[in-house]
Amino acid sequence: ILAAYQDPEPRVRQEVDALRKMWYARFDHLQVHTPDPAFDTMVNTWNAYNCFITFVWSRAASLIYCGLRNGYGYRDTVQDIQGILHLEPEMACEKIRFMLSAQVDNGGGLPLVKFTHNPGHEDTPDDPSYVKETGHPAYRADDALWLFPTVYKYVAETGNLAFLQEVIPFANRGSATVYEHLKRAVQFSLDHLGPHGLPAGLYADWNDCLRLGANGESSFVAMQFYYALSILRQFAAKLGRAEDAAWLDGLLAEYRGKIQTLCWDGDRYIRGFTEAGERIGAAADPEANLWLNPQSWSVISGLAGREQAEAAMEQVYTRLNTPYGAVLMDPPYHAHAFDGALAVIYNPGTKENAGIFSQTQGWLILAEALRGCGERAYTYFAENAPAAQNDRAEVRHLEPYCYGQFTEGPASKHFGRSQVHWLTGTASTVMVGCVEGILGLRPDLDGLRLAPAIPREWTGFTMDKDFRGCRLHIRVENPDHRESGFTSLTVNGQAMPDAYIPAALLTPETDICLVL
Ligand code: IFM
Repeated sequence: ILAAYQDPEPRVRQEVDALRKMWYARFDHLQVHTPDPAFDTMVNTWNAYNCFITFVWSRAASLIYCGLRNGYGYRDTVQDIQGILHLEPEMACEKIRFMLSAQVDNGGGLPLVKFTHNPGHEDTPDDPSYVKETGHPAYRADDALWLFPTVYKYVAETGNLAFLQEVIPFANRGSATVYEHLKRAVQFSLDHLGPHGLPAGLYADWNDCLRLGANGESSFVAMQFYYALSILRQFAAKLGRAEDAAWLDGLLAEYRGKIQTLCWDGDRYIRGFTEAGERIGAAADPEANLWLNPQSWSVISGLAGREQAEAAMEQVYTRLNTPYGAVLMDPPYHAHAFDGALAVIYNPGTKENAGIFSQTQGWLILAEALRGCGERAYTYFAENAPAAQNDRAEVRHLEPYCYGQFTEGPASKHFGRSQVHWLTGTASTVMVGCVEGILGLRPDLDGLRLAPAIPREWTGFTMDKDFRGCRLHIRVENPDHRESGFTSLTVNGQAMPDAYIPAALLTPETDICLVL
């Protein structure tokens, strides 16, 4: 190596050029030009770069965040894939295969996928050897459920329905098609229900600090489960699995009813039930009586009705939001934590004890955008975006181009200080919030829906996007200062009845104009 670099010119220059070309080629798959330079620089370059870094390294390489972990966290890695899917779908697909091969044949995900992962031959949380080596004694409730949106986004981005029929090994033994892997993930949740019939919280759900156990239940997982069912239902229809479709319709109706009856508390969704059967996150609780994730996920999962969504998201805005983003819950735990509320070990306002998680902020952006509330979606983006905080760098402390895991909330004396940069779940959820949410690029199995949700002051913006082998040149016009909506859409000059572009109409260079 030393010999090769003995004479830095021209070798070093050539390599820097090649590196630059490689990155710009990746970023070029989506470039947007909006009236906000901070938004553009994040989506076009820095958030994208952050996404690739977390995609490659997960949480494994950081000296700050669990640098000694001996593998990939299941939920984190499956979520990270979503951040690069719109830029490098085939690179994403390789990782999806890998993560499917880390799913146990009972449908659960391995909490930690070892760096030495050997599909078909792995031990599992049921084996003492796995527990000893990884330190993970049990399954988590959410791990395999992250596969649904990730696989869906890949298939929708590429149109590659055949992927669902690809055979992939399980972690411990046997193999099955991708579609069957997903069915097993549904079965895993059905096999781990709590006393009310909602998915049990097990060792953790997304929140590492909520240990709800086999008899406690998580509304967040219940919503993920509901969302998973609706995605599998779409796949079943495409693959002509009539029996599965009927089974899934039944489950969707059953779980919609259960979640609405058990988890809606007048103006918010509760966070779940403890092992003792007490509600978590109900309005009358002295602490942690309002939680962010069940509100945003009630919208993302498609579960909340319009009025419920409005009430729940209004609670988020008035009770949880701050100039630096929305806290995870409020008030923080201090004197009333139940046994599984591990967050109480953190100072109020930090980490899972009412810190502002940038990752959950991404879901908030997406939820508001899905409701067509562009002003709110953009507000949630701006208050947390690194590039929009250069006037408070001395408070934020992190690099101005990279997301942190969390920002300290109002209960902390360091309110506004961000922590744990680079390897966090944030990059991908904010990317999805911006691309699918604010920019409204929403591929589905048959084409692309265009549903931007933007600040009213934007009079328009443009995007160049690669999609299923074609280059889309998209112009969005907003002459009436709306935050979302549809007046007209043309595809290569042809008027469309709504804001939907069927894949069959795409040409190598497709000109699209949407008027809000
Ligand atoms: O979801 C987790 C993640 O897996 C690791 N960091 C913290 C998040 C919230 O607890």
